Amino acid sequence: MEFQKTPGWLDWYAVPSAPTFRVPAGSVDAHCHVFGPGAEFPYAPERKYTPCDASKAQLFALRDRLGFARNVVVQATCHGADNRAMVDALVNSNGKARGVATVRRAVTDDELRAMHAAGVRGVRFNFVKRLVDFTPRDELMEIAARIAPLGWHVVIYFEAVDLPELWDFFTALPTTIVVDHMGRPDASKPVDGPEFELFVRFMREYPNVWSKVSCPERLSVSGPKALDGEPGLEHGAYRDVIPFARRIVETFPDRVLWGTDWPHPNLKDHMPDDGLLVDFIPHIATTPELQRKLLVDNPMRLYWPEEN
Ligand code: 0GY
Repeated sequence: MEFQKTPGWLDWYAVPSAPTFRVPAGSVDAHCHVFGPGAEFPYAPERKYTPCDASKAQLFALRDRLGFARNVVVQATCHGADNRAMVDALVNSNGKARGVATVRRAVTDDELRAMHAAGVRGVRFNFVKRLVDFTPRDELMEIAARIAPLGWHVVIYFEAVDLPELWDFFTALPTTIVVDHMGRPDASKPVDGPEFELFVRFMREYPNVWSKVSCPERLSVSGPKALDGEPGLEHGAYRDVIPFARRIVETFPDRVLWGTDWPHPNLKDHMPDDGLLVDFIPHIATTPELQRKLLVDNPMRLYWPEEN
């Protein structure tokens, strides 16, 4: 089946720059996706976008180029609740990938057990309105109750302005919770303003809440270029996101994860160089100890606990 990608869709870097920052041995890229290929794993009819294909082999090549050891492959909304592409990546990774699925109420216990055997360790609940249709909260709570006995966690994706309304639902979830991209703060607002304070309070009051400190390219208002117009970290790329991510890393060093977000769906202005994203890490985790926790200890504890 031929799929035409969404008009204006930006392709990922075929050959990202080799990062200058060397990630610690055993590092995990804890947020990335596979897209199709559509001819083999068709995109979901209910999808809100059609991406360019991004295969497991291309993901594993990126992993090796950036110096990572493992991946956590997160089900993307363009595949709906059809987890075959993600599961195929896991079972062909030689144990180097674990996954996060999207399931509906109709999922059977046998299907959940089969996904567990393949390496799935969580489900994702997405509340970003441009990406998904509404799912009733009682269905999500029912799913959370069913995956909890497997030792899985719930990944939540939402916009910062929606946290107050979602608070009661999130704080009633019975599992570990992992927030995508720090709950998408508005980086043009102060890091100690009421909106981000609420997110910090969420993590402080609920020790089962973790956060990915990923996606500066998605959150940044200042963007990949500095005032002098030059791209690159030495010129201050994504500098407005640094205080947000540093605050979370330094306040909750044992509950943070990092991921590339490759192949970077739905970016409109620019496509990040994945090597540059890796070079961003020491700006948000400024010591070797924080870097080891962020990239190795925390993701290993969550996704490969049997190796601890
Ligand atoms: C991300 C972010 C986005 C998309 C998805 O599953 C998805 O389609 O997560 C987005 O558009 O912000 O983490 O990949």
